[in-house]
Amino acid sequence: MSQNLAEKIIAGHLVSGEMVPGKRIGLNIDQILTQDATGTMVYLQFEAIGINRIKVPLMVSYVDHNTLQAGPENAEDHRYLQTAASKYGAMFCRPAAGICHQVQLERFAAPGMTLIGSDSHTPNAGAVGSLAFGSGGLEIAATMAGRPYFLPMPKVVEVVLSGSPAKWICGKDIVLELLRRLSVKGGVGRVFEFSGTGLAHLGISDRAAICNQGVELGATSLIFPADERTRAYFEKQGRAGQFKALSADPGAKYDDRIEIDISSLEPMIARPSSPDNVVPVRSEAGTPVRQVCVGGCCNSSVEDLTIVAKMLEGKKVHPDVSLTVSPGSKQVLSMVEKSGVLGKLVRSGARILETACGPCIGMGQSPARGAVSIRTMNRNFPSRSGTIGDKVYLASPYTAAAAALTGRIVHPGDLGMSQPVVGEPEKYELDDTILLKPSAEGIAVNVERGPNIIPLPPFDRLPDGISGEVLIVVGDNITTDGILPGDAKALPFRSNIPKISEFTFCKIDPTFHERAKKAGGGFIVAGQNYGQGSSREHAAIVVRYFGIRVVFAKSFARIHRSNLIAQGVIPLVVEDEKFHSMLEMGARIVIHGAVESIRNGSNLKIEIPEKGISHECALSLEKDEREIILAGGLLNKIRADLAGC
Ligand code: MIC
Ligand code: SF4
Repeated sequence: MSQNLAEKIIAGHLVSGEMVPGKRIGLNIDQILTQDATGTMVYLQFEAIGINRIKVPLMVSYVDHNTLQAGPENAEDHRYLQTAASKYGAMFCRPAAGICHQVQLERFAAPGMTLIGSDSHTPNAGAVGSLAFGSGGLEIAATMAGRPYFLPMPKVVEVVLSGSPAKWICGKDIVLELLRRLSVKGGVGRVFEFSGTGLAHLGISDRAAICNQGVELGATSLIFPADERTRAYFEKQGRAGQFKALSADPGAKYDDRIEIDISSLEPMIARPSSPDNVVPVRSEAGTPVRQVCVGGCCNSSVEDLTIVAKMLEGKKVHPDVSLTVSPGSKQVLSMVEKSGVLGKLVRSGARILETACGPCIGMGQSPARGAVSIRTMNRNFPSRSGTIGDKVYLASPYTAAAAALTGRIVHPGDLGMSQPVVGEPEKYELDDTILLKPSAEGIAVNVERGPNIIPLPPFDRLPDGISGEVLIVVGDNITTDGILPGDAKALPFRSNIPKISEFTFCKIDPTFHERAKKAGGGFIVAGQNYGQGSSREHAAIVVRYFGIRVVFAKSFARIHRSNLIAQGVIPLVVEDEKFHSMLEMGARIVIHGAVESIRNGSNLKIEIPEKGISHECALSLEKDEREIILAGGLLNKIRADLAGC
């Protein structure tokens, strides 16, 4: 039977379950990546499982988020990660030698591979035909220990790109167009697979931007076939041997189909503060701009930086604008240095930052209050830049450069300059000294643990009776940035749960932390798509740390739902609008017989005694998910399984 590309890769890695959309499947994983902000917890959890060596063929540990080092915490985490990688068998990419997704693409991702990463933008590797998933840290740790990776079998949507890009159009505008059409919920439970005549015009840089930012659709993954453009990329990266042509079978079936004629697109921009708030650049023309940030893991390639440099060449950044450039990797930095692109950027007045996440996650460069910031990055969730009430827009390198020159939002074609012609590099510069191999003698390596590495808090089994007050009620599309910010103040404490828990919901309700701590338990009530965005499992760990065992929502984002389950928290879908509206702030809720209900998969009875209300909610949990919740979390479950009980 003919298969589409995603089905082919899934079928080749399937270890359990049926390939029926929505059914839980278990996959063999070829590659794992972690980054520092989630990675310390992954390794702590791996250590808590108690296995000596990573059981997946390739694992790489990156350090790209916490590179500001405004205190000793980050450097301590880096040492922990380096020594742990060496001991347990992972490659270690030196701090700020590149952003995980860019380096993985350059050096490791390959057609037909499965990849999981403790970062939501891991599907970036779909640009070269890998089927890649962002995941919570504990599920990564479990896979490192030899467990398959579980997820609901996705639907596969064919995205047919036809034509050749219109003037001033690149991959960024294509993914913004998808976000405009489908919204941040439009990709939930779906893999987007690209095809069509337009592919011949899209290099790996454009494909990566699409796969990377396409995650903001809520998508499970995104993937391009491995074609002649991919072959050329592998040859230039000195990895011809790792290339194999891979595409859907003729006549393959899809669950849905979307068509985009890329020759009819115009430059797009996402307005504050959601990546799907997309409009044509022209409709925002004239808006004054104070900051432009190019780079991050999306649109930070040699091509992207060359576009910006060519548009700025011989000119100066507008006096009211601060332009920052964060190259995606040392390979990119080194190549733009050699080609003269870096010099052009420097002479135009750009501020060159590290090859790290930087402004994208509020690690420095927070804009002034009220200032408009245009970024080539992938997310503009509220306050993510580190400035409360920020005004961050997302756009292509062309549009970003145009704003840097003029100090306002402008369609780049309206500047009266000709579009720079930028092709793919003839050859990539290779320097794998940024990658440190693990010790062959893991046993001899001493893992360095600075005082910022706080052991994981132990979590107990699910109690039978759960009661408490509703501690917070939030609306639709709450991001994990909203639950637990990722800025320069909070990020250094990713290895310290008691400390980072103080930041929970701090940008939505600064009183939450004190109230939750005092209550020692309670409930969270949310709307649709709760927990969208990043993969940070800390947004689930802190909830459990406060003793919260149930989160009520109209629907959950995939990764956050899994993270809650992994921490032993019940993600309870409330379908009844009337009952949902009764879950008010401060309402006292009582649940009896939770253990039996979770064990049998029967409805959970929720009571609001003061209102005389009793309501039953169906559990949308698979059997092994219920077992994880009963055990009080995945870590407890794995340990019990290993101990044979
Ligand atoms: C992000 O882009 O939000 C992050 C920071 O990379 C996160 C991971 C994290 O919070 O550490 C992600 O996307 O998963
Ligand atoms: Fe880093 Fe931003 Fe990419 Fe997340 S989205 S990995 S913070 S650059």
